[in-house]
Amino acid sequence: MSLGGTAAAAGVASRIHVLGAGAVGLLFAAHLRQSGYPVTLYLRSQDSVDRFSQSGAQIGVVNDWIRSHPTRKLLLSGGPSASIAPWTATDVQAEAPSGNSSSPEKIRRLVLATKAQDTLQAYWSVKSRLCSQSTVVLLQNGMGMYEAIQREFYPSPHQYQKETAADIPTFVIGTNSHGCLRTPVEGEEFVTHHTAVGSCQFAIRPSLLNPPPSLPQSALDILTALGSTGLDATVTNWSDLHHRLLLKLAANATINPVTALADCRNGYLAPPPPNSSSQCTDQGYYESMQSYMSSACAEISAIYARAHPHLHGELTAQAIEDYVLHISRTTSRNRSSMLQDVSSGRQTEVEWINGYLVRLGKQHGVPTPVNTLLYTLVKLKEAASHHSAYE
Ligand code: KPL
Repeated sequence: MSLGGTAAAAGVASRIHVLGAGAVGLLFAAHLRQSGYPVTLYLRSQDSVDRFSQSGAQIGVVNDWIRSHPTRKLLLSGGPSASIAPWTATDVQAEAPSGNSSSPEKIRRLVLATKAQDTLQAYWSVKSRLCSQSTVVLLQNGMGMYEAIQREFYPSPHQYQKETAADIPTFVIGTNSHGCLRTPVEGEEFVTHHTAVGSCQFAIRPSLLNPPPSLPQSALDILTALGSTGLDATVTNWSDLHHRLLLKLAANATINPVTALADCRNGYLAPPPPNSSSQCTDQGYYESMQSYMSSACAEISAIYARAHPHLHGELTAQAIEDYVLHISRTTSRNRSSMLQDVSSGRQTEVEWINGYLVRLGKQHGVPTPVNTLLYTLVKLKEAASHHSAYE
């Protein structure tokens, strides 16, 4: 299902909170605002809120994707066009968790776009503002985040029953293949660079409650809002989304650690298309890269075959490899999110990507030498950037 129409056209303007002001959060917040929705950035601290106000209460978007897009000649020959020029989403509000309000206003529509490793903490900061009429969109790389939130905050069926009416929101899970990054340039804290055009898909996560509660209006509102942006968003059913999440996990598990460890852009993982003018003629490099890709994708496919047997026909090693190479090519100029994390000395999402696959493999008796090695090397890289024991 594809949803469209601006907020103004639809005659609704429901406020949307976005938690996570990284590259992805800012991209979604700016596009939602651009579509006419009132947007509030839910920032970490009052200091961030003050900095946001001082920078004009606006989000900047730089359309870097134009540099590698196949239609760049056509777009650029038409002169500067509104769709490719840098733009700003203005009149964006910001707030921070306040410790002193006993019954703060409920948040009905929340996009949670933090990094996977920050999501539980972020959810905790906002949990008291959510209720059964709220909808939370989870937009993380990796897998297992929804389950971790359930385990941490709504741990037992008994508690579900107690909390049902008052507390548990509806969850929408999203997957995003738009490339974006934030640069550490001063004055650009609230600017996101849209480096590769992708798409995003969303589905309502079936409730664990029995009987399932009826969907709140906020679920429809937020899906309509996301569908009205220029981010090529579609709404699908949970089983289709689950399939897409598994493919995206495979792309993140193969591209992200290698680009983070080798400090290279995504395109280096795919051989150049035939007849391309690529400068690199090192056949040995392409052959070993191809062999890495094949073994990594075969391992992921073997894990999926045991963990999700009903999907196995679709998630063959070849289907996974084709998808990963496609993503590597379409985001060829991207520095993957893991490379960005490692370069800035931040913790990475490897625990929710290769770590998740290693745990899933163990659970189903599938050996995972490739994912274990990638996981270990990224963990080593993280540790080495935080400890100076051998300096
Ligand atoms: O999702 C990504 C990421 O960097 O995390 C990919 C698809 C690999 C694009 O860079």
